[in-house]
Amino acid sequence: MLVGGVGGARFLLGVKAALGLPAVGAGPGQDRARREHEITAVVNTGDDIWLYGLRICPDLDTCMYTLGGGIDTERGWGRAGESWVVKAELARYGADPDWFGLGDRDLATHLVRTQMLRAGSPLSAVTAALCDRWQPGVRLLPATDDRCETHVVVTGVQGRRAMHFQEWWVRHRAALPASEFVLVGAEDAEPAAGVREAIAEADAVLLAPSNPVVSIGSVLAVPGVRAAVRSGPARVVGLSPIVGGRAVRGMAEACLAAIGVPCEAGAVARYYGARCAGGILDGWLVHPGDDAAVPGVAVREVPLLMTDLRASAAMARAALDLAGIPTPPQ
Ligand code: FO1
Repeated sequence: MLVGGVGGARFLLGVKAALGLPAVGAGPGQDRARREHEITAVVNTGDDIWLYGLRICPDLDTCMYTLGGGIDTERGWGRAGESWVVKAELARYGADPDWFGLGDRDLATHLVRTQMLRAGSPLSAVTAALCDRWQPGVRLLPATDDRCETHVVVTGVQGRRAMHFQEWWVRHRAALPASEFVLVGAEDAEPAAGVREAIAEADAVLLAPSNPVVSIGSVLAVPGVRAAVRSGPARVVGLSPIVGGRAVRGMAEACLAAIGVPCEAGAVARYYGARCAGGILDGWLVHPGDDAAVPGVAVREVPLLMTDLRASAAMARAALDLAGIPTPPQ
């Protein structure tokens, strides 16, 4: 699966449940089930940022905490039971930036990750090490081990300027009209260790209902990933993140507007493109009532609101079914 943050993590829970795995954690039966099913999530790293000398990887951490049982379900990011003592101390020092909240427990993740990166471990190895503790029950792979950050170009009173995605997203709540998204470092980046193989060996490739521009789009923009998906043997099935003309979460509308794509399920499918027409989609799930006539793409109507694990699992079963993967009876 190609995934982003909150939506992707919640959908991963559904995929695990649909395949008969415990949604959270690895569970005792994991080894047997693992032989039958190996789930690899290729996770967006475009949101990653250096702050206070630490490497923060929001989408990897959201997936790791969600699948490992440590996420704050209200926020959708960061740790449950979090405290903010260090954040308050940073504020007393007037340490910039003051618009990004790092919790005390979450900081331990960034300290361990930064320590390992500084010692020369690639992000994929660091992520595997962190997952030893969290046991997400799926393999989490960063899209790339290289620095490849989404920066946003906004045109305001000071003319055109670029800022890191997190500043646009968190400080400005995506309210500044973005004219384009630039993946800084993409030209020198390559898929992380294991990404090409996972895609080539997959029985199915699913595009999670994540932000199509800054999450799925940023994963596909890593040189080599799109080609691997297009040339892979597996059927590629995406799930629309747009339901009834509205993004289910986050600010996908603002991101789609920035690249001139209408906020509609069909428009997103056409943005991804049918594989037979040079794009990547073989199948596309839309919410009942949403249109998506996309030539060359098999479209199914399935309720796409992940209101609970049952709903997410039903979506996952429908996606896997469209991809030709039978799932165990419920
Ligand atoms: N999102 C916010 O809206 N405010 C924050 O202060 C914030 C801090 C934060 C810290 C660690 C982390 O992993 C994620 C954090 N996020 C915060 C969410 C983050 O901006 C988004 O999860 C992704 O980048 C978008 O999918």
